[in-house]
Amino acid sequence: MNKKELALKLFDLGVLQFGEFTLKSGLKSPFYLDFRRIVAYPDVLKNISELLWELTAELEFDHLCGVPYAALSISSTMAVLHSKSMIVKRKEKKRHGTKKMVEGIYNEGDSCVVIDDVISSGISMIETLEALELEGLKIKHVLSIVDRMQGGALLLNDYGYKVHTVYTVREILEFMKEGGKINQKQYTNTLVFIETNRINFEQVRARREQATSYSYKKIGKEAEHPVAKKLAKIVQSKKTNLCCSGDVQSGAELLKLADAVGPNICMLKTHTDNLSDMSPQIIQELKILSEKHNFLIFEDRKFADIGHIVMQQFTAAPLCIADWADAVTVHVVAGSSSIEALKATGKLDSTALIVVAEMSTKDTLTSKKYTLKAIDIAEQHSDVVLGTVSQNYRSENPGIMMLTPGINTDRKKDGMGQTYNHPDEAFSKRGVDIMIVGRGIYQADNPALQSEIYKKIGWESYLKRYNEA
Ligand code: 5BU
Repeated sequence: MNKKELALKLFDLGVLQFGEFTLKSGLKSPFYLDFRRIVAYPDVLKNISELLWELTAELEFDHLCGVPYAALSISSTMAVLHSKSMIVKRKEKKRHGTKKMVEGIYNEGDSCVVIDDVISSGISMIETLEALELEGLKIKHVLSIVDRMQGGALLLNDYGYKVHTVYTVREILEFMKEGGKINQKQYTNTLVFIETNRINFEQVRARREQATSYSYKKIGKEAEHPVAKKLAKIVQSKKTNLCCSGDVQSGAELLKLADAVGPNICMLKTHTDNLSDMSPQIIQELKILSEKHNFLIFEDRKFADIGHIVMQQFTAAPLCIADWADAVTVHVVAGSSSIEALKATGKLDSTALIVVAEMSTKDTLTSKKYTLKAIDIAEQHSDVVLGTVSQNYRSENPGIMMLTPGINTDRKKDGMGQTYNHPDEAFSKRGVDIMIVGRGIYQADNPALQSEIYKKIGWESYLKRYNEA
């Protein structure tokens, strides 16, 4: 079948529908495209797959990737018919087994052509492409059966992707009219709808850029220290900006907590000097758990003394923090000499610093002036600083994250000076990147469940930054 015959057939099979439909966005549309139906019709599936394959004639690439669900059957068909490797990007990440976002066999740097059934606004496609790029795949070309002509193809072009489509919705409309599938009124209504429902892609791009100026992707790109880059990657792949503060009193309690909350956190914060039975064995087991669940270990030691002492505190037994912590906190009340002393130990290749710029207590002495100065110092040492602990202010350098303790969904204070904010306030209003939750999780009846709840609230609150931008 040629393009026109195929379009008419798609109409007969209910893939192309004309009438009145309410889209996910709430928008009323005079047409609807449902390519999930084509799995029932192998001939049509094959025909569409071949038309899409023709679009790749001039392209060189290693893998095909179909966006679930509609394009999965299509990309599989193309892969089988033309002996091409296929990879699959998960819609939701698996909770057990290999924690992969992308299934299949591929290497970093491999090129990939991505296929979706319909390009609408292009925003969900961009998010899919960014997730694939995070895995090291290189994408230049995107295929789709239909361009809804809403501006998505332009947006994708603007982001540097080349879009190839079999049909534009305008073409389909013409075929339907010529083939007598729709009447004059349907034709006119649909045409008017297409022409008046284009997104202003420049506006979308500007909004997205503003909203993503401190996105985890940007943080990962701009951060200088490898631990910071790793953290940004964990946050994105696990979709969690939750750091659990494991302020318990024994090694056994800490390990139990770490195993329970591990799947839901990007970092576990410790105060190992508070563990009654601290030993190298505990650290060894904690390290195993951090690998099992893919989180970083952050020792909240808050170094604050003169350089000479700070160096000893960081490296000396029995804690030997420098040997195992992915990140440690440092005050700059003594000035930048604390950071310089930590650097001088030569141990900051595998441990990043977090500068305490502002505290969460109700009468903290960390005034605005102090906080901004501390952020300044952090910026001057961006090669070793992962972020700042602060409540209201952040570095304008996206490579320096803002980590915020004093987060609780149920309490405003603890009666001992601590003050709390809700995650929503932290992420969507204050621009926080990582929230730190202690008693809100480890004192709960079920810390595993509680950490999952915090994880979800934190992630949704972070996404609000995009939606409300
Ligand atoms: P909470 O149980 O969620 O209140 O625990 C907060 C943790 O964060 C705790 O380990 C503190 O040491 C840490 N913290 C804080 O609460 N406020 C601050 O300003 C700084 C650290 Br810095």
